[in-house]
Amino acid sequence: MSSPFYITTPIYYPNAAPHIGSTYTTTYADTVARYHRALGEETFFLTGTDEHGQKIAETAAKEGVEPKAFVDRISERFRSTWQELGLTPDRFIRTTEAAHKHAVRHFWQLLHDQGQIHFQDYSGRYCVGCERFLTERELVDGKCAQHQVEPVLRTEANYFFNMAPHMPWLIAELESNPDLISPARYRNEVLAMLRSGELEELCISRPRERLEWGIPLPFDDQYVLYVWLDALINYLTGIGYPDDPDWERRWAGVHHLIAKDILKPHAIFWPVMLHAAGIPLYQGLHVHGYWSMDNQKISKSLGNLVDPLIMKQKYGFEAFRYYLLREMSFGLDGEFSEEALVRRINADLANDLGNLANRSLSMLERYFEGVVPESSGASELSQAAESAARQLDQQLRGFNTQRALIALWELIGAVNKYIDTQAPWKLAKAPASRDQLGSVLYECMEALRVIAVLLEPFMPETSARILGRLGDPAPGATLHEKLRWGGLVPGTQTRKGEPLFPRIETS
Ligand code: ME8
Repeated sequence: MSSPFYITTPIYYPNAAPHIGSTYTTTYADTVARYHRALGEETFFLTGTDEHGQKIAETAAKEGVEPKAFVDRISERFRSTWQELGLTPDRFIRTTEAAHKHAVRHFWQLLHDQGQIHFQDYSGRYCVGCERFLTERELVDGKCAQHQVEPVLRTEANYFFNMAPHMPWLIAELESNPDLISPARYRNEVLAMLRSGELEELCISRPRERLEWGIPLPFDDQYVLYVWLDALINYLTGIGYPDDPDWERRWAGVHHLIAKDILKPHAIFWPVMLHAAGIPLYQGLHVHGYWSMDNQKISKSLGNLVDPLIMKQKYGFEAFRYYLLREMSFGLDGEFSEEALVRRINADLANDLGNLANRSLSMLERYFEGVVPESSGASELSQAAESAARQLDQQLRGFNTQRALIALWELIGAVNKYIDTQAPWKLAKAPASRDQLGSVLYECMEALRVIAVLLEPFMPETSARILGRLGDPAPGATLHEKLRWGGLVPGTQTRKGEPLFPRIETS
């Protein structure tokens, strides 16, 4: 039984609307999911909202509404925004769903029955922004490094999950599988945290007298689960755990995509929880950096958010999507600026890609009335196309959208150069060169078709627009079939159409 390719994003806190950060991760997952779908693989893409916990309860209280009414409204904004942007999750999960509560209670009851949970007094420094107790090492000048606030000292009796017995196993997993957490810098960070030996016990509960807004523990209803230990289980609920007999098959192909801010819960708490419950570890944890603006982290608490719907209105989502996937180096932080976005639109989309489509389709119209000519069989560009497809495959399987796009743009550059050196406008002047002109233009059109096919996961609408102008060759075929050189049939009527990406003038 083969397992599907299963990709997840973090489930976002619905305490503010979607912004560049959540849009980036979801678009990135969408791109990888689209690629696996194009390969003809069974694919499942999960995203959603993380709706319990103190932070949500406090934000709802500030707005003077019940937490459920509050999360209903914002969660719907996430769902509809992804829809409006054309993103394609197979399931949008909400942690307030009955199915999720059932899965969470089942999971923790199991660990309790196995004697892995105990009850004791605990004192620690709690950061409401992080929704967890911080260790001394995580403080910078006594403050939470991420939220810039001093955590509050708290003492209370709680339930604990003893992680210590699982740590040697986790260290061995990370040591024996260098690709489990990528890029390597995050794997090294996690190994350093694990070797420091300070992560032994995990507080899993919050007393209800202090926090009502959570899932009650199945073995003590005076307590609710700490939100992270409810949230992580969404990745199981999303595929039908524990009741759907197919969940284990689906689980076997799981990859998580997150940003570096939530590395610890995903790289330590989650593997240990899975191991404790006898569930196999995920296939990969892929960690991207943080977007900042004017050198300040973009975050809900700082209020410097970039609204994806406004970006869509101003530039079109395809262009914004391209910018996000192209601009950020995998694993490193990126600086957002509209000037850089406009530069990318003008250089990569209007000039490189747009010009290629425009001039090759125009020449075909001018010299062959838009009808694809016969090719003499020479395929000078086929090797460049094959190499681009191979590199793109390798990079996307490694979750590196930037390098995948660089490989694709190298092919675009090679075709533009081919046009310049072959100079079809000169060939057109000599009637004796008619066959050669036909072959050169066939090469260009076929390369353009392959480029559009490879572009689909990144810019699905642009890909469809280009393929539409080429008479929609081979709709519904798998990627490998579509990539076979020679797919464009001579005699096909093409359409030049409007420029794909008009230049944006900046004065
Ligand atoms: O942490 N740059 O939710 P969250 C890049 N509910 N990505 C960013 C970003 C930025 N400036 N800001 C946010 C939570 N993100 C938990 C997750 S999962 C079981 C529970 C993205 O709403 C990025 O994916 O704070 C980051 O990991 C996530 O949003 C955090 O979303």
